[in-house]
Amino acid sequence: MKAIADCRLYGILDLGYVDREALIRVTGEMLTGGIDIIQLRAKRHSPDEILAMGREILPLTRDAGVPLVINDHAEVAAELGADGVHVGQDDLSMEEVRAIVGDDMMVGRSTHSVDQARGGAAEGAGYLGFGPLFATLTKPDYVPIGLADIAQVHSEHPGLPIFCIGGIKREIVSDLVAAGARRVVIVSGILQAPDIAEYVREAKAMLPAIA
Ligand code: TZP
Ligand code: MG
Repeated sequence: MKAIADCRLYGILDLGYVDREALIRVTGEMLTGGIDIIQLRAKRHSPDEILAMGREILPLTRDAGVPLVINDHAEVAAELGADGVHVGQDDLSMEEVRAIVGDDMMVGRSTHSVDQARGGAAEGAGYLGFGPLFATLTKPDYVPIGLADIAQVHSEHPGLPIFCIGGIKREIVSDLVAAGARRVVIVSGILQAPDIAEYVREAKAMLPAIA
């Protein structure tokens, strides 16, 4: 299984973009392109439905050695035996998550400011999401934070994997790298690409290897 420290390109299977019946195909295409880590995010599905989806795609991600992270639902992540769970600022506390998933599972936290990133680091998150950098329909109710704080969060938490997120498309990955980013999450850019595997391959090629 790929370590989070070695992950550069984070893909999200967002059921707002992927049809339920296309889940396995899209997962396979992302893996073919070389995605490093995948999250299952299904805001309008029940925990049972998310568990069923997770059971369908976990064999594929395991086969590829790619971590599978469940968004929001710690119980689903625990029941599935997922590789990680991802929580937002308004979701469970780290203590609550740990009570459900135990001490070993990776827990990622969404952060929207330098201050929240400090909180994520202090609580022992395994990685951080940092954004949204740009306005995005995938998460419409958030004010974009731009590129200005990317360098600072990275310098404050040198050992913590930080994934920049929000409105990122393949075309601007090099601008983000120039601003200090090392890892990115791309959601709609990947899921709406005519050739998902190729899109993933090209986006990943724009992210320098992690030293
Ligand atoms: N959290 C912050 S922005 C975002 C999430 C889940 C959505 C990013 O999606 P996209 O389509 O890559 O802008
Ligand atoms: Mg959440």
